[in-house]
Amino acid sequence: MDKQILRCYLVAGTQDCRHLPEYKQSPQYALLTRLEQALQAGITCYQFREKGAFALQDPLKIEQIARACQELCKQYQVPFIINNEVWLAQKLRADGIHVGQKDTPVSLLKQQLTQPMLIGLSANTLAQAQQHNETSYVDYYGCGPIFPTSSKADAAAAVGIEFIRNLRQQGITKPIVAIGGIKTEDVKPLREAGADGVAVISTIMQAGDITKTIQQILRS
Ligand code: TZP
Repeated sequence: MDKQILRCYLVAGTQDCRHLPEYKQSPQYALLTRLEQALQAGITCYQFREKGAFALQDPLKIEQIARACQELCKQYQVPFIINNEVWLAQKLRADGIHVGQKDTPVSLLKQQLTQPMLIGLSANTLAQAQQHNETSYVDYYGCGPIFPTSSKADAAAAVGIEFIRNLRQQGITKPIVAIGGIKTEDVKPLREAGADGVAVISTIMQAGDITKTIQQILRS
């Protein structure tokens, strides 16, 4: 895979838009508005993650908003990745799927997929990253949470920037995107530690100046 797509990776669903004025009109409208601003500003990848207590629950509504997000990403030629929902990723022919350690095992996932797709796997320990360093089941690792985060209810304990450095020192060669509580000033040290990019929810979704924030991430 082209690891440049990990440089500025936005993760978001309607649950991450509750603070936006557009949310009053509809959660879907708020997400689409914010996603388009982020695409215009130059995000390099987008993961559709509709999850948690405030997420949409109706599968039809989820499919509709996912399709609309995918259309926007296509216009900007930005890869569209779906979190966890294998059925949705297959149905929409997404560019990729991202799974956690407790989701469908990646070896099974690879067999289930009827079309080629990027596979991202969350890794929170060295052992988890080592497990697929040599296999073709994983295209990139999402490593974290680097810092404490309020965007994920069941987040594991923060691992810190040193975790990324350690993964590289221990021979992990797959592309790595760092995630969890990352602010613009953390991007440079994370890249220096060996991350290919950063994945963020709040720093972009809650940015006062979204264009400036994304440019800062891209320049770091
Ligand atoms: N996985 C690990 S931390 C996290 C996910 C989805 C949430 C990241 O959100 P934020 O707001 O950038 O901390």
